[in-house]
Amino acid sequence: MSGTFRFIHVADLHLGSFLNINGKPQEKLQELCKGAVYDGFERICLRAISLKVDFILICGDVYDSHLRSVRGNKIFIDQCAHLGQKNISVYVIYGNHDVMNGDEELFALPPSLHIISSEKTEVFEVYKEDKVIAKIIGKSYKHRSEKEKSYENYLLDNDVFNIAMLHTALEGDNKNYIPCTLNELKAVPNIDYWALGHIHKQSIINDTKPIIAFPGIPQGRDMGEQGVGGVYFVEVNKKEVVHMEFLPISTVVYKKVEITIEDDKKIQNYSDLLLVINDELSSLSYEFPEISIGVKSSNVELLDDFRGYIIRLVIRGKTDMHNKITNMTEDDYKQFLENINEEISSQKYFIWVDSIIFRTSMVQNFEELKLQNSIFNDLEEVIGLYTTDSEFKNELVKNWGSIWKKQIFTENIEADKFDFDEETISDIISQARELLIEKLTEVLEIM
Ligand SMILES: [Mn+2]
Repeated sequence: MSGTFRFIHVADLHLGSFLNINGKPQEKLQELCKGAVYDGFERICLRAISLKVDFILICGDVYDSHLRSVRGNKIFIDQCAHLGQKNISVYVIYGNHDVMNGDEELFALPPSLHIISSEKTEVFEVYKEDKVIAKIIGKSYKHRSEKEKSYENYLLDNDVFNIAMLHTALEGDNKNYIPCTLNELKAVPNIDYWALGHIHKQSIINDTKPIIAFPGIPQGRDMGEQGVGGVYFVEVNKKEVVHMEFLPISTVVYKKVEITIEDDKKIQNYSDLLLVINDELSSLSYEFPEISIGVKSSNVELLDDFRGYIIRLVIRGKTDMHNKITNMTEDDYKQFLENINEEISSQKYFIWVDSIIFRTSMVQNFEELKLQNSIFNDLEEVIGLYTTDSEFKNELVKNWGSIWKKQIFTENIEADKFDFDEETISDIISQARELLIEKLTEVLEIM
């Protein structure tokens, strides 16, 4: 169809970084973790070729560090040169991780790779069969922090499909990364597609003109980047997006798995617990994320490349094992993790349990405890207050001190603070509750 073209929207490759994995996985798995971020980019390029796209957009943080890794820089440039031979050009803005403030490139760039300036807003015209089909406008980061509302100068005529590239935290709590609101972006005239980067989680923020979307990080690198990462494949006819689809890219997926020990399951020792865990994990299947706008196409191959899960286990429920679990030493814990990883029967792909969080409780009938001693009624009331009343909750969190900080973005994590969210708060409260019940029954000699 005349006037039709395709592109892939990518962000946050973070070449030069590797996947975090705890314990002592086999060498093969360690190698996979070291190479997964690069493999992800190579797979994006393979998809671009098989889907015959016209160009690729990369919206910041190509590299994990502005110093560029030699391996990352070489792989990136070689892949772009290969894409160039297939008539696929690549447009890049650099972000806060890979700021452009001089001569950062370690190798010569192929002509099909266009790095957008950090000095001024730049516009590129994309040609297909001697006709301009799209305009791409953007600006790279010059400094690690960019507060100037550069997108206000993203001014284009309304003649072809206009793409604006922006590395932004939107309205996040950190104002160092071109803060802006959705309405401010929408107010920029004549933009058809906002190709955003910076937030490592995929989301389509506006699904009608102008489309505004974050593809997220294609390959997550720790538990903070859970789920299947990928890129957007977009098809345009003249000025309209006719199809947009999320293509999964990650081969290794971080995932939290919660196991609740049911009342009817008698867990009396570690062997029983191992069986339950193994059962649950061996039934894990690969979940293909389906996100699309317009007609769903079938030309995208399903993910044959998926290699496996790195798992954080959360064990909940009432068990007689509770006391043994709470008294586990660091060494016991490591040993138990090793046992799990030895016993998991993975099938087509690997399953690696990276950590376990125990949130078990004692087998005790709380209603009966309340009948035996009214102090448990008081406990229930107090716990209720701190869980439901936001004033009490805020007071409580204030008392915990500034060592805790809600860290929304993976950027600029304050390493000397404990990251926490609503889930952590309720976790701490429920652990305190369990501890109080345990100590009270001990002191009051209730059996
Ligand atoms: Mn990033």
